Formats: sequence, C-alpha cells, structure tokens
Amino acid sequence: MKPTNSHDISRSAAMFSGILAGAVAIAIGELVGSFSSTWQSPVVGVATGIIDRVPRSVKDFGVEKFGTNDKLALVVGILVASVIFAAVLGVIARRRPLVSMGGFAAFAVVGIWGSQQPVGATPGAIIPSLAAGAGGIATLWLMLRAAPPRSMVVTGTKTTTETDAETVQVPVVGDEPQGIPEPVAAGSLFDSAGSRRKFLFSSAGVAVIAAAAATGGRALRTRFSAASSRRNVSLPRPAAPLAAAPAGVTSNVVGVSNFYTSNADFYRIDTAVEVPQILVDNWELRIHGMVDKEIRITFDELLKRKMVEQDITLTCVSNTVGGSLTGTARWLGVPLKDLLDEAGVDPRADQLVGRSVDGWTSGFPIATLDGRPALLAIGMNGEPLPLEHGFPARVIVSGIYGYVSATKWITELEVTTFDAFDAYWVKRGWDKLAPIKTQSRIDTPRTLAKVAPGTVNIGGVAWAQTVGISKVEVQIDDGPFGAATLADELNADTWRLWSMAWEGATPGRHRITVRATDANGIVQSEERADPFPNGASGWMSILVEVKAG
Ligand SMILES: Nc1nc2c(c(=O)[nH]1)N[C@H]1C(S)=C(S)[C@@H](COP(=O)(O)O)O[C@H]1N2
Ligand SMILES: [Mo]
Repeated sequence: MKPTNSHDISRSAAMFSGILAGAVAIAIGELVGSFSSTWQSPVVGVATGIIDRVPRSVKDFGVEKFGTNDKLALVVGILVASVIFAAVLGVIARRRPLVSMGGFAAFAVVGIWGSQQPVGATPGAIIPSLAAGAGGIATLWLMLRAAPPRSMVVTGTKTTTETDAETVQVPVVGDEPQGIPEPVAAGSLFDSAGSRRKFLFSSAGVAVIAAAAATGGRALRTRFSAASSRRNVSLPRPAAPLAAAPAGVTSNVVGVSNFYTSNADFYRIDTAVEVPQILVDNWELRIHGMVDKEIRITFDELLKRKMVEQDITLTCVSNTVGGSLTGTARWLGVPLKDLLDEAGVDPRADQLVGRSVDGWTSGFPIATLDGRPALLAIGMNGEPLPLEHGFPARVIVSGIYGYVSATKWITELEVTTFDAFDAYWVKRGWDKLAPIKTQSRIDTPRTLAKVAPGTVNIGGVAWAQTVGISKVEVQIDDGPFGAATLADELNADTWRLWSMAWEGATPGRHRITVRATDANGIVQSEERADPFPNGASGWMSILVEVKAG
C-alpha cells in the first residue's frame, strides 16, 4: 500500500489550488499593471507580443475568422491556456514543488517578455509580471498548506484515517512533542497542515482577493483613460473652414453608403490589443531624424497652429474586393508639409516614418507630399479623434493605404530613408510603396438578396483617391456594361457614390458586376488579386435572386 502522510493532498485539491494561484497571478498582474501609465497588464503585453510575431497567414486567418474580435479571442485564449498551465502546476506541486515554482517563474518570464514589447518600454514595466509570478507562488504555497490531507478525502469506498501518525512514539521535551518526522518528498515545501475547512476558507478568501485585485486593476486603469482628456479638448476653427458638402454628392438610393462615414461606423484596423490611452497633457510629437532642427510639439502648441479641413477617403490594404475597410471623413489638422518645412528636410532623406506610442510604424515617400491632402489630424467629422481612431493625433494622407501612412496615436515623425528603415508591415512582407488601387463596390442589393422583378435599384461607391472617378459601369449577367449615374464629385480624394436602375429584371438568378474608371481614363483592373502584398484588385460581382411576391 502506498504510504499516505499529512502532506499528501488530493489531486483535485492540488489542481484547484493551482488554478486559484494562476488566477491570483493574473489578477495581481492586472492590479500592479495599473499602477503606472507606462506599465500594462501582462496578459495584454503577451497578446501584443503574439500579435507582433504571428506569421502573416495566421494573422489574416485570425482577422477573417474573428473579425475585429480577434484580439478578444486571443486574450481569452491566453487566459484559458494560463488556467490549464496553472492547474498542471498545482498537480505537479504535490511531488515536485520546485518544478511547480519554476513553472510560475516561467509564467512571469513570459509576462516580462510581453512587457518589453512596446518601443520605449521602461525597465519598470517588468514589475507587474514579477509581482504576478510571486503572487502565484505564494498563493499555491498557501493553498496547498490549507488543503486537507488526502487521508481525509473519501476515495472510493475506503476512507483512510491518519491513525499511523498518532501511534508514532514521540520523544517529549517539556510539553512539546519533538521530532515529528518532517514530511518527506512533496511535503518539504508545500507541507500541508490543512483541513477541509481551512481549505474552503482559504479558497474563498483567495478567490475574493483575486476578483478584487483584477477588478480594482481594471478600474484603476481608467485613471489613465484618455476619454476624459478627450472630452476636454475643444477643436480650433480651421483657418478657412470647408463648406458643407453639397447634397449632390449623396445618393438617394436606399442602401448606398452615406457620403461621410460616421465615426461610430468607421472601420477600425490596428494591432493594438488595448486602445492606447493618451492624455493630451502627456502627449508630445517629436519630428526628428534627417532634419535641420528637431521639433517637439505639445498638444496645446499644436492647437495654435494653422489648421485645415480636408475630406479624404481612407482605405485599408486588407480590404477585399467588395469589403468594408474604407470610409470617408472630414479631417481637421496641420498639413504635414508645414511641419516638415519647419524642421527642414535633408535632401538625401526619402521616407517619412510615423511611430505610435505602442511602437507601430508606417512609412511613405516624402515625395508623396506633392500637394495632395496630407495631415497630422486631430479632428474627425467635427470631433476630436475618437480613441480608437488615434486620439490625440494621427496621420492621414490621400491616395496611399493606411498601413504606410495613417499612424494613429502618433508620437514621432522621423525623416529617414527607405534603405535605413522598414516599417511594421513592410518588415512582414507587404510592399514599401502602397498607392490605393481604384475600386468600386456594390452596396445594394446585397449578395444573394431576393429582389422583386421589374426595376431594381443598384448602387454603391467607387474610389481612386488623388485621381478621382470619371465613370462607373454595371453589367448584368453577360450583357454589355452600361454607365451608372454618378453622384457629384466632392473632390478627387473622396469616393464617389453611384447608382443605376436596372429595368426589366426577370425572375431567376442574376449576376451583377461593377467596374470603375478613374479620371485619367484608366479602368479598374479586372485581375483578381488578394490583399497581400499591395492591395486587392478585381471587379466586384454579386448574385441576386429576382423573385415575384
Ligand atoms: N498605431 C497604429 N496606427 C495604425 C495602425 C496600427 O496598427 N497601429 N494600422 C493602420 C492601418 S493598417 C489602417 S488601414 C488605418 C486604419 O485607421 P482607422 O482604424 O482609423 O480606420 O490605421 C493605420 N494606423
Ligand atoms: Mo490597413
């Protein structure tokens, strides 16, 4: 028979202790991570580190599969993996307490790795992970000590009692029993002096503390929330306010996009696990690199500069044909050209790099600042930038995809060369140069929609930023392409709405195809290409079911 002793606790109690210890570790990480605006939750840090490292194909899969919830899924995945790992460490602790402590230390090391991900991470940022690891070990120790010996746990039909211990002859000095054999093996560290009662109370206590720490940490984080800072910003008036867009740019066909995309509906794409929280008082933009003189601008100083308003359609390179990763807004900001002129650009420099607080970078040719709208933007559709869209400042440049230009939460503009630096997505294989491809999209009817025979209203948007759209054509099945009606053009940097009444739609399944022509007379490429490495191309086609009744 296997010898039992007081420190031999049940497997399930050990597993449960491990899980609680893991929960405490994570909770302490959340709490301590909220003590400083430059620290972060280890879970978030690790998620960020993973996002930065996954191969492109896996990442695309994540985005496709989970949409913008991919980050949430990742965080949940990390939590589940942590719980499983902690459970295993709990079980291991019964026999090999040092190994289990090592496991918690490894846990902390992973957190430390995550904490050092953002550019400019301070050495102090490892503290939340260290505290988490220590908290985990301490909790495991406490729980295992509180756990009842296995002998008190009913296993099957047999209940062992701890009578052996009582029959041991103990030398007595004074009133104290001396020399009770120290528990061996598992007992040396996680020596159980527990009982079921003690274990229950400890569990409840630890769970409450963990929950309080995690919630407290989350709540404390909001001290550094940018939301209130944003509410206090009042946007300056532009030097020459833009007139409201004329009604002619909109469409009266139901289902076609609004000309301006509301901030709430504007697509969001970035690698940030948590929206960076920047308080304007802590914000500064540094313009440096190959410049005559480095410039630092605070938010207050920025507000005093000459502001312009510009209507620009922003597009993501990951937008698939017919996709929704594009939107139009009225942006308010300072022309990038003004800022660079002030800094004085070295003629040998050819790349302007934007760097965000979280270390993300973009880069595009300085020559792109050729007169097209290109802003350091602080306002979007009449409001300060929403937090998810880069508060307090971001870059917006017409005609090039967001990944090379549209740095949100920007803190640095660096004048450099393409030889010297590859930006975030360029390092991951995407093209260095990324002009937006001419595209057209059918907004209505929806793919596989059922529509009544007769007249079917078709409509959507088309874009060719910096050039403009001169024609949109629609094809039904294999018929000829017919010109759609174009809404008025606001400017060459925004999309153009279009519509067409398809007369005499007959019952059955039909294909609708759209293609645009830019203002230079160049027809949108028919060749199908995936977004990687420089943007999708191809004509959008949908199928509709024409059905009476
Ligand atoms: N800091 C930061 N800025 C970023 C990104 C990012 O991952 N991090 N993604 C870029 C990409 S790929 C695009 S398409 C645009 C999207 O801007 P939006 O989220 O405001 O629509 O932001 C750009 N700016
Ligand atoms: Mo993008």
